[in-house]
Amino acid sequence: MFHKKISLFLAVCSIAVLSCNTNTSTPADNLIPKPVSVTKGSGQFTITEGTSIIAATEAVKIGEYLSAQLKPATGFALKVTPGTAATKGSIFLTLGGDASLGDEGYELSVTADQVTVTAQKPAGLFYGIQTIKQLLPEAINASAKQEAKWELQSVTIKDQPSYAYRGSMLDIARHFFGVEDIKRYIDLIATYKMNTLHLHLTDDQGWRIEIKSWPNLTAHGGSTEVGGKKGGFLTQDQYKDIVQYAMDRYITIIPEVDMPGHTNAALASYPELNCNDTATKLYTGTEVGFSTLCTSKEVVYKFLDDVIKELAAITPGQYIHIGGDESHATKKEDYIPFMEKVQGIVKAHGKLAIGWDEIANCTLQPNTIAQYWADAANSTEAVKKGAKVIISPARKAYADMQYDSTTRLGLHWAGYIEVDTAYIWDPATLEPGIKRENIVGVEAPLWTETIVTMDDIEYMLFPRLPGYAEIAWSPVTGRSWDEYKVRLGNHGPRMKAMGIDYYPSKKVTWK
Ligand code: IFG
Repeated sequence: MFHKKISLFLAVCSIAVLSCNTNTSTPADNLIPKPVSVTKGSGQFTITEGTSIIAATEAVKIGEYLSAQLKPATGFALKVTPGTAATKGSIFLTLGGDASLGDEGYELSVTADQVTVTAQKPAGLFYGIQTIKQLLPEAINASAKQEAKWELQSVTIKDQPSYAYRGSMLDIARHFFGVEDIKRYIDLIATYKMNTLHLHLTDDQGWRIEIKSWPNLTAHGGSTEVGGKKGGFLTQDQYKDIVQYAMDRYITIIPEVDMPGHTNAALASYPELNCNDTATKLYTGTEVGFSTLCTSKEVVYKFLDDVIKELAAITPGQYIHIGGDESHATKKEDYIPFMEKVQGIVKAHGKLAIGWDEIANCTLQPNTIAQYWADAANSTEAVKKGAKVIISPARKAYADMQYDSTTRLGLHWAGYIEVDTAYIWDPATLEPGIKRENIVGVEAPLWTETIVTMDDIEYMLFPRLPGYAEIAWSPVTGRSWDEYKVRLGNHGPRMKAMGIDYYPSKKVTWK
């Protein structure tokens, strides 16, 4: 009997040990994107309602952003005081430190007495704050007050991005998404230190940005969308509001007006843009490649000059995206001079052009960027012509691709993209003709033929987007799916706390 009791006791102990969460990792082990260096210390800093935020003058706004980020879950309204010296128990945001950190790098020090973020530029402080949030308990992302000890484990982090251009694209032409959804999208990509949002504003199914000199583009061309619902558009004031919201989060908006193809919404709005002077019908399907502006008509270049002038006036960023993809209804001998002329129009309005990789067939303005999406030969040609490249390979980075054949949303013309496929690639070695020095950065586009709601957006973006952000931000040395998938699995509760309805991929063990 005695032996039975002992063996029963031992059995119970072993189950207890096994069942308790063996996940001994702390938030500092699970940061996404992974910082350049993380050195854990002893002790922790606790944020209480008395914690003050002290910020250099140029960083007071960032201090207020931090206070606002912490308030919903903690209930604390942390005071922000301009200052150049830390006090015990404060969170200190200061400019200076190691010049090698560049414009977006930062150093983060957490001790029992103080949290300090040091950066050359305010953007670095902003990214240090994203890391602070991930060092706090997962509940910090909740939108309502939580009972938790708001502790940060002692740590020293030195961090800076690999690529300067770290972005995503949202197509608001196929299905229209308004200001609130776009601001949510900005919040989500800012969490992962992305700094660019490319807005695909026009296509066959809709024109989504007000152009005052051509009002029918939105009145008529913005009146519907894929599936035939009422569509919509951004007024210039709404666009400016989005640009400011993005800028406050160190995100640059890049507007795209696609051309000469993908233009049915404009062709339906103004007969004169068509070679036969007849307006087309509005289109609510999902075919591509059937439309073209009439490249031989002077009025088309007047139209584009007016559009680009108005867009440039409300876009502080240096780039305007002029599309150029899938112009199957435009003869190549017409496409080439057209895209060369339009690059000149962009330049005349003080901006630089980006085009999809087909633009490589043209003479490129010195700073025109080619965006690699499908044709490696085009992108290699662009590199040969001295252009820089944004890497957005459809087979790896198109967030509208289904995860697998059972995914309710999305397409699969470029293949299925499970979470591991989305992560296991290196922009610098993906294509032989595109070297690290030719690449400005990485972008993950989300096309919306099949995407209707913000929930749909989040389901397709997550959990792949944190991986794209890591590919764009973190050092490639030592990168491995087997290591990353553990961090991603532990990141699940943070995405849940952010209200993200993510795809629970079976490739990951979710916490
Ligand atoms: N290709 C088209 C997009 C969109 C996409 C859907 C580019 C550059 C397929 N062009 O990607 O308009 O339809 O996956």
